[in-house]
Amino acid sequence: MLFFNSTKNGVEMNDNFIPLEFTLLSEPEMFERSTEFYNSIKKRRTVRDFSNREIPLEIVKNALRSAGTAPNGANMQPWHFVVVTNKDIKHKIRIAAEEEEREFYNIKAPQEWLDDLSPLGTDASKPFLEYAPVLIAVFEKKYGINELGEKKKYYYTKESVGIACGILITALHQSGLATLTHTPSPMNFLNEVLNRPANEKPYLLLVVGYPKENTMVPNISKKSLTEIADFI
Ligand code: IYR
Repeated sequence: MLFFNSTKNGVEMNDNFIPLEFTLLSEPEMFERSTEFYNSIKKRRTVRDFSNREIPLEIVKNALRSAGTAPNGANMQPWHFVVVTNKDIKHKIRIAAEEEEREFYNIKAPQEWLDDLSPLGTDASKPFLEYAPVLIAVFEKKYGINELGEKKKYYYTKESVGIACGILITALHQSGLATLTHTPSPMNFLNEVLNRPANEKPYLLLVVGYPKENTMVPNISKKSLTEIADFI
């Protein structure tokens, strides 16, 4: 690769590096922001009862822009998001997902798994896949395809897409929307229904909308800081 170097204030510069935009905050402000963020994110709950009320698509677009900033392997950005609002396509997804889920709940799932799920009150019926205003199908690009149609290696794709999904869910929550991380298994039907290529593996189906009024959620709690972290 060719570098065209110049000097700025005696420092060698080239276009491959640009100055970091970093806002240095005072410690009180850092503390205030961290507390404010925690107080907001701890209210995020997985919702399974969605209202059919429309949501502003611009909010979803901004959340996806945020997800697209995720750190990832060699900046290959190995993700693709399909935002589904079309009723017929949502119906197709519901039918295919419920078929997988019936198989899971009635045949495949071991008793221990069913017991672990029982506090959540889930079953094979997934009406929200049809009635929630937006589904975001997240695909993991296992590899890329270059201009010549050849395979391009991608790195840490699962980790990268997982981080992007975390940012996506957080951004939607911060914007005032509820989500459900839904993972019917296997989800291969999503490639067919959404017409995605073979290098993309369905990673997550994120249901997005407003919760139904008076929605109840499982009475479960999160582990404490001492349970999840050590300081050495
Ligand atoms: N995919 C099923 C089962 C399920 C599995 C886990 I692990 C969960 O945390 C929740 C549900 C379903 O969506 O019902």
